Amino acid sequence: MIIKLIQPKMRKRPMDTGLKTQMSPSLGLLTIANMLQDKHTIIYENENAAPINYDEKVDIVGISITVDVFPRAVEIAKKFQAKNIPVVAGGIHITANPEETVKYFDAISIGIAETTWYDIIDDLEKGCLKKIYKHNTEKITPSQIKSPAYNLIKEKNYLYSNIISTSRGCPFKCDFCYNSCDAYKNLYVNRNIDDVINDIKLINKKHIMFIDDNLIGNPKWTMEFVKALKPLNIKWNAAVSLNIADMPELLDEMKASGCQSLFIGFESINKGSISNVNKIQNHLEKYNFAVNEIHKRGIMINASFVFGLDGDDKSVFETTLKWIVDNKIETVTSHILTPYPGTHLYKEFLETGRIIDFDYSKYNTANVVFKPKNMTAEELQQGYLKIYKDIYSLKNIIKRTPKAKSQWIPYYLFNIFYRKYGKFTDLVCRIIGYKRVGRIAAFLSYHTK
Ligand code: B12
Ligand code: SF4
Repeated sequence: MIIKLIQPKMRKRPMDTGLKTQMSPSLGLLTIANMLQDKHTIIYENENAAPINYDEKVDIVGISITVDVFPRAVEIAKKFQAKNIPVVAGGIHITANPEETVKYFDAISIGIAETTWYDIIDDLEKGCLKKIYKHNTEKITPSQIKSPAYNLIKEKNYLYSNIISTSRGCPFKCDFCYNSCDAYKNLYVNRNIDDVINDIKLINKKHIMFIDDNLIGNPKWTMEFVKALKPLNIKWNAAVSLNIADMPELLDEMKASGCQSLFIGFESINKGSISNVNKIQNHLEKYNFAVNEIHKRGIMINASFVFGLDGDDKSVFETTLKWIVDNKIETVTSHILTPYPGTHLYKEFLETGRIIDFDYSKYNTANVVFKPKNMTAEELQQGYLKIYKDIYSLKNIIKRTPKAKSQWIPYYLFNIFYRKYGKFTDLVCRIIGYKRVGRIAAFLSYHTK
């Protein structure tokens, strides 16, 4: 069979450039590619990098869908369906919102593909494709989690291809996160450490990005894992939850194994906001302590914030900016609160009539799609845009310079060439290639390729 796997084009936020849309390939699709590439012909197309070819003769199309690309995915599906080619949809948005999405596709896959994809292809071959396939969280074992088909990546299209997922799901279930949806409620699984180490060896780069929701979901596993990383002599970064601050030994081992920076969902420095979203691991009184524990080990922080929570009024932007600058946070990812369909938050907002926009292409955390409680939608939108500019003003970039000199190059490269002057860097990427620019940045930052 010829299987075509498609990643639909994402819509850029005002601050985005091609550096974001062509940052990395879809590990979800590459994972399902690897499950069957020995038996079938796989074509992987990322619409962010090149237009979709609708004319090729294929037997089935698989599309990976996050909420923001759902409308585009439906358009793509229609074109293939018009040629009588069956289209199967999977990914986070399908998993969180199966009831609403099922009607647009020939079949949907709820949850992780490792327990659905073989059946889908089998049934198609037998001519009895079902409408819904669902993972069974009780049956998923670590060794079932597949490596992505790294061999299918066209590296020249991406800034980074050195990405690895070591787990599925997250043990926490914050109200606004897709992990609070029904199908993910009981899902958290770590891969076998040996399998992950094999992926690192296969990728053969000295800098790796672990893109899990939470690398410390099971701290015992993480401790074992980072110890196994040490002999590889790599540099790495990952996302972790804020309770890392209570694990000094793990932090020490993480640093010793090459950890350079950690992405952490601080979400809000506003007590009235953070206490209402089931973010049980975030304690406001521990934020400064956590930052200090991480910084004193020479690890940088990418702090993620969400604006528009119920405790927020328009003063939240100034107070958050001050906290970020005072704490020398190296990078910030900010979001407008977005009720992803299927999450606890979405159900609550729907019941209380607070959703004002159902155009999912706007659900990329850069648009206000709900009625905020303590400010207007316009104040929230403008505050979100302004805080980005303020964080990445030259003055504040200088003020936030890390104490650890070893971090200065990656810090300035990221803040100046990715965040502040991303448009210029994107232009350079278009001329000399994303892969080359990514390599130069890695070399300058970590003296690795
Ligand atoms: C890496 C990443 C990115 C990267 C790369 C994205 C890419 N091209 O894949 C970058 C930085 C570019 C990015 C951008 C954005 N991201 Co992002 N990202 C992630 C992250 C951290 C990992 C994704 C991943 O590779 N996971 C590992 C793979 C193996 O898992 P998976 O994709 O879920 O795939 C499995 C199943 O879903 C299923 N499956 C997936 N596709 C298909 C298809 C078929 C046919 C089948 C059968 C099964 C199947 O099987 C797979 C194997 O188990 C996730 C969080 C997460 N842990 O998933 C957020 C996440 C996907 N991003 C999210 C968001 C909001 C965004 C942005 C809108 C952010 C922004 N404000 O700009 C943009 C745009 C997203 C887009 N349209 O692609 C949300 C999506 C929420 C939602 N409800 O849809 C997530 C879930 C983060 C979160 N917790 O909120 N992102
Ligand atoms: S800790 Fe992060 S990934 Fe885990 S449920 Fe909360 S927001 Fe989602």
